[in-house]
Amino acid sequence: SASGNKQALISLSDKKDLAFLGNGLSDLGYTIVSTGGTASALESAGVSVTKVEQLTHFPEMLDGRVKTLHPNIHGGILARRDQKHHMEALNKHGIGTFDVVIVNLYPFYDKVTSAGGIEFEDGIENIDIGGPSMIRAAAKNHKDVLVVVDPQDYPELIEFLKGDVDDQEFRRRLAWKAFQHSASYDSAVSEWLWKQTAGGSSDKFPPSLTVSLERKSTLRYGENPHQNSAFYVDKRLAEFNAGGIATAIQHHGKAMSYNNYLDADAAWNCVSEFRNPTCVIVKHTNPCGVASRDDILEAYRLAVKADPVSAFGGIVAFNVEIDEALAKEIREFRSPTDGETRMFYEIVVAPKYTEKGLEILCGKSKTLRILEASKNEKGKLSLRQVGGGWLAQDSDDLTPQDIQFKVVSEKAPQESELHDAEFAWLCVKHVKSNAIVIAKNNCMLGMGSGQPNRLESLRIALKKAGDEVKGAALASDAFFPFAWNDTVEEACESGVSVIAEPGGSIRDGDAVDCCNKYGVSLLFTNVRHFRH
Ligand code: 93A
Repeated sequence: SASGNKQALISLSDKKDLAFLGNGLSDLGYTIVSTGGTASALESAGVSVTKVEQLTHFPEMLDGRVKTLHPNIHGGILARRDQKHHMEALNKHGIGTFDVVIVNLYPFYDKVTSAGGIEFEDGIENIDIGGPSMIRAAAKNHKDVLVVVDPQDYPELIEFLKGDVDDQEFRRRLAWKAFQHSASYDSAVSEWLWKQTAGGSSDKFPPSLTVSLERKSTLRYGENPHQNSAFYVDKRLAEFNAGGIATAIQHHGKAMSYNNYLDADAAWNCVSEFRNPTCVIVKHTNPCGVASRDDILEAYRLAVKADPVSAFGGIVAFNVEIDEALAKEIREFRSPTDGETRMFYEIVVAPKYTEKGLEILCGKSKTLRILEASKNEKGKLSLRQVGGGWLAQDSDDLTPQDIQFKVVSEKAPQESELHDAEFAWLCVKHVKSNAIVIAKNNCMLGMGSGQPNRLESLRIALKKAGDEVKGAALASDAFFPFAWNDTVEEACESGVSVIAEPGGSIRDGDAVDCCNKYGVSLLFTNVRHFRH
């Protein structure tokens, strides 16, 4: 600096750990220069500060829009210490250098996404200009200026300044983080502005999208042990993707793996859609057991029984709190296949746990992952990667309550049969195409998933349902292209009482005739639930 002292520039909206920072720098002999609010906060913490105005000889102007945008500030950040003429210029104008710049930005994202929203003018005022300028300037000149944007880095900064080794690696890492900070800030501003345009208010998909991902964890491996892997959370898209598995709290167990995330996501998405107390068991992203009961213990047992072999090693999800009784049932329940072996699971997911319930589940096994997930919001944006790009779509939010089950057969379903069809329909939505689900009395009896032809999926579902198929409901995620000697006829012959499908095939007439011949009710939903 002009006085030869080391100088730190501090301007913070998030004043977390400010006292620690200010005292740490003071103790090391730094002169601290600060903007209005930050200076007051530092003084309250007993740290002496030089106000920015004392350097700029200007008051903070234009309601704070111009506070730090001045050569006496930016010269001190940007001057190249190894360039004689740079240092001469600073001397000539009486500008001191900054060794450390600590800035975080107006909480724009939090403001514009706050409940109730924000007025347009308010949004505009929350766009930080001076802050990003200082951050970017310091990051550019990181060789000589340490730039800190994250309170988590304060302790490491103080340690670094105490030491006498100049580590360019640390400086570069801080600069990298600083540009991440300003880049994600600017993309949040631009995304918000897009929403304020005519296109943005009618169309959810902006012409360009800057996705800013924050690594939540490094995973042990990807789908297979030879693939490296990490899990990223999209903080800005959290607005669209509120709730869900990315924000779940893990209470116990081994670290989540890549496949765990996929399966837990599928299980949580499925179980969250049911209104009554429900248990869903997922294996390889497909629900293989689903049951709703007022008695959640019974729902759990029925969900396992639907396919005990697949359920073993699966993910169990509930849409109700896990209390002591339920936890004991999960811990003790023996596989219906041999009546001996206790069921083993990778993950349990629920919205809540009682203290006792959690304690008992933790005792089931050291490795069992126990997740507490928050409710999924509707209207999410779904993004999926393909080679070289991303596919974006609205999440599939339709439930049986939103659609009509139109009777197209001579026989109309009884109320209980219609209810079974609706239950099967909600299940089939969560099964990979080609998807067939057979269900009765709020319980999935069999499912066929992911087969490249619908007949195979049907046969798998029928085989799993066994004798219980008689009188059950069958749902198909998409229409049946053929009826006679094909899916519809095989389904009718099996003894189902009602079939729900979208309709829309040129052979719909065959499907109707076939159901009439066998006395089966046929319902067209006019909506399909592909899941590829
Ligand atoms: O309105 S600004 O864009 N103009 C500026 O010149 C400026 N300088 C710092 N905002 C500016 N800041 C921001 O003020 C910082 O990025 C920081 O977030 C905030 C700190 O203000 P205070 O110290 O008054 O609480």
